[in-house]
Formats: sequence, C-alpha cells, structure tokens
Amino acid sequence: KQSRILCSALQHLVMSAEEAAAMIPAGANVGMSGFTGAGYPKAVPGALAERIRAHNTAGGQPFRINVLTGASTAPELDGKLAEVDGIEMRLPFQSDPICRARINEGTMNYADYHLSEVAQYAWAGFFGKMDIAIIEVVGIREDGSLIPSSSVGNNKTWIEQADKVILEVNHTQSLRMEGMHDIYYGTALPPNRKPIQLTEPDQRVGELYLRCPIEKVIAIVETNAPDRNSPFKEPDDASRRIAEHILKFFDSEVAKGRLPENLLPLQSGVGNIPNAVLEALDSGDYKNLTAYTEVIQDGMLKMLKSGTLRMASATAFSLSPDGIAEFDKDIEFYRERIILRPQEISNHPEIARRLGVIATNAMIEADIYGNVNSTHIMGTRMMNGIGGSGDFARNGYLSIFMSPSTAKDGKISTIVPMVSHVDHTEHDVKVIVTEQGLADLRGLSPRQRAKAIIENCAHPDFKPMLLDYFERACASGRGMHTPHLLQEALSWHEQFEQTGTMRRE
Ligand code: 0RQ
Repeated sequence: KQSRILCSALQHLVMSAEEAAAMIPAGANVGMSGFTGAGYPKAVPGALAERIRAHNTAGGQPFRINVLTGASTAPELDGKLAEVDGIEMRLPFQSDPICRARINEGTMNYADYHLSEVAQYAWAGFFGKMDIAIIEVVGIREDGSLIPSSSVGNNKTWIEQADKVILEVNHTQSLRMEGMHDIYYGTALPPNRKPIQLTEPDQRVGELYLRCPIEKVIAIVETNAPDRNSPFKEPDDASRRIAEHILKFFDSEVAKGRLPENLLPLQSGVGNIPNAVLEALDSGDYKNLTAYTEVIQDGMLKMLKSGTLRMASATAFSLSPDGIAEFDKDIEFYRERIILRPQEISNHPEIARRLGVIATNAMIEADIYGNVNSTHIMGTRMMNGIGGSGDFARNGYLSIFMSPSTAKDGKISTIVPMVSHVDHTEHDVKVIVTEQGLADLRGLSPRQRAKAIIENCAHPDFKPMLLDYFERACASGRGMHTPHLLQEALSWHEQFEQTGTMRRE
C-alpha cells in the first residue's frame, strides 16, 4: 500500500478508529467532513457510536455530542450516531432515516441552515466553540497540507475553528483527484468582507490543498471504504414530462433573447427529477453549458463527456456506483472540467447573483400563490432540510421548483391552497413545474399567479377543488391582494392527517 501520509511529523499519530474515538469527550462540538454522501469520515463516527453505546448501557449521564457537517452524510456517520442516541444537536442538513426519526420524535435537536451560511455562523461563534474536526482526506503532503477528498463542504472552516483535528486518510478515494479542488482563503466576517473575484464559473480563486496546522492534529486513521452511493432510478414518466416542460421553457427563453444560447450556469438539486432534467438537456441540442452548483451527479458526468456541459463547479460528488466507476476510469478527463470548492463559495449568494445561476430544485409542495415548502411533511415532520435550495433560489437569475402534481398514490395534491411550511417565499420562486405543465410566475401579481399555477400545474383531480377555493376566497372580498379563507387554508393537510387523503369523494 502506497503511503499517503508524507508529513513525517505526523506519521506517529496513525492509530485505530477506536483509539481516535476515545479522544472525543461527551458534549463536544464536532465538525465533520461530508456532503451528500461524499467525503465523510467512515470509521471514527462508528467507533464513537460503539463507545457511546457502551457508556449509555452502563448508565449515568448520557453521552452525546453535537454534529456539524457540510450536508448529509451516510449510515456510517449519521445513522450509527443517531441509532445510539448520541447526537444532541445536528446541523445543517441531513437525509438519514434514523436521524429523521429522532428529529421527528423530538429526541434530537436539528437546526436547518442555508448551506452557504454555516461557515460564517461558525466563525461568528453562533454554534459555540468547535472542539474537534474529523475530516476525510485523500492524503497528507510533506508540509502537512491536505489533499481534499470527494467533498469539500465546510472542511476549511472546521479545521480553522477546531482546537484539535482527527484525519481519516481514505485509501479507496483516488489520489488522482489531486488538483480538482479550489480552497478559497479570502473570506472574512463583516466589516472586513471583500468581494470574491469569481466572475466566471470556471475561475480558480483559491488553493489546491487544505491548510492544516500540524500541531492541531491529534490522530490519523487510515480507512479503505467507498462513499455511500445509491443507484439512480431510471427517470419515471412524471420526471420525464417535467424535464420536457423545462426544456421547452429554456428553448423559448433563448428564442426571446432572455437567455444566451448556452443558457446560464446551472444549479441542479439532488434526486431523480433534477437528474431527469440533466438527461433531457443532454439529449437536446445544447452545447457548452456550465454548472455552478453544489453536487455533481451522474447526469453531469454524462453531460461533460458529451460536450453538453463544458465544466462544472460544485462542492461535492453524489454519484451512483456506475457513476463512481466512470469517474475513476477517466479522472484525468474530469479533473480538467470539475472544480470542487468550499460550500460557502459553491453556494455563495454574491456569486449566484453575479453569475445569474439557473436554480432547479425539487419541492414537497407549492401553494397557489407560489410559496414553496421543501422541508416539512404536513407542516411538522422534517424530511431532509433546506440544503442549498434557498441559497440559489433567492439569489439566482431563475429559480425553478419541480414536483409531480400528486404524492402518495394520488392522495396528496402537491399544489395546495396554502403551504403548510414555507422555505421559499413567493418573492423567490419564479417558475413552478409539475408533469401537468409549467407556470411562469415572473411579472405576475398573486391572483394572476394563482390562476397560472392552478391552470398549468395542478392535477386534474384537484384542479376543481383549487379553483373552487380560489374563487370563494376572491368572493369573500376581504383582502384582494392575496385572497385566502383562513379557516380553510390548511384544511387539506388537516384532512390528510385525519383520513389519509386530501381527496373529497
Ligand atoms: O416519500 O420517501 O416515503 O416515498 O416525500 O419525495 O418525490 O421521492 O422526491 O427524493 O426528490 O425529494 C423536496 C424532499 C424531494 C428533496 C425533496 C414524499 C414522497 C416521498 C420524497 P417516501 P420524492 P425527492 C440541493 C438542493 C430540499 C433540499 C434541496 C429535498 C418523499 O428534494 O430534500 O432542495 N429538497 N437541496 O412521497 C407528503 C407531499 C409530498 C410528500 C413528496 N406534498 N406531502 N409527502 N412527498 N411530496 C442538494 C443539497 O442541498 C445538499
């Protein structure tokens, strides 16, 4: 096995995951690497979970830590720590089923933040002192600097803020990723903040490696495990139709001269619908597109290979097993075309606004006025989190939200009178798309938006109910800017909770 720990001053710190986990005290604030199942520590969190389990079985004060990451991780991290009830506070994003259950049963605190904002809040001390950073890397260089792994996330900030650093050197991650990263060291808190000189998506403004003071490192654990990677489903009919509506919309925006022929930098959320949109773009005539996004999915690799996409900037990969195999096979090709940055830069409002990003994200539900819920099932139960969707929706040039028009076998309408939770307000949402059609909300008043959304996006089974609600709300004559029947506005959700369906037979 080739040594990946070239810094001689650090070599004596190699130890087992159990020995490293023993250095993490109860109550610690722990900043971990990891973003959408990429580049998270694979061994120490599990060893820590075992230690917590043993401690809690023996009784006494419960052993819990606060877990801060880039975004979602994997069963080896979130799953294992949540299973032993080892997490007091989790932020800023998760998608793990056990974590989700803990959050929704009220035994884990969860703070759901815009992903671009986490680093500055950490510097400002909003989360308390950072005790330990646990960071997966590909290798440690002679001078102690670190070759980042398959995600950058908040790693720069965690290393800077933490008193102590535990490194996981993962031999499964390819050393040939060296050179893909761009770690920007120019950020500061107000009033010392300066413009970020990034005016094109493919510009480099930072350094190839993570700086890490040698004296902070307390342990190094060598691992050999792949990133979590779930296979993509083939796009279903609804996703395909959503993608077709979006493509037609792009074509018409280009024809009207409102978008350039190679569009504007794309941000694409994770999941099957955003992936279907990428596939549709790839099968169309577009060439030389760019992406300024958070996550590189399989669809983007294919687009880079076909030339549809010229380059992609992100903070992490989120690939299927096939996607990883393809990436490994041809890293030299992808290294020329992909830049991985800290999430404060990949999701930076200043840059999303300057570049004019086209944001395409999935949603849980939208209301007739264009407010969007991305996070809460029936207004109370956390699904994943807002992630980066707000960073891009608020600041992008176009913000597009997408969902099938119904959920749960048609029992739920995803277009409702009033959203049961708001993540993206009517002021941030420009376009809503379902398999039924696309509503372009730009330049419309709330009542005009309601007509466009009901007409174009609602499922035919729910359209008459929505029209009836809207017409009666207008007839009430109370507030004609955004007419509502307040007693009834959330009655669809309430009925679902009571009966298991929003339908009225
Ligand atoms: O339930 O899991 O029980 O089958 O919600 O829905 O349709 O499979 O869609 O996986 O793409 O997730 C918005 C959650 C969509 C995701 C959301 C139920 C549905 C299913 C999942 P089951 P689908 P997806 C970039 C940007 C916020 C973060 C973001 C998300 C489950 O896209 O987390 O955008 N977005 N980040 O049945 C009740 C409804 C429902 C519903 C769907 N109206 N009511 N249940 N479901 N609509 C990435 C990062 O930020 C890192």
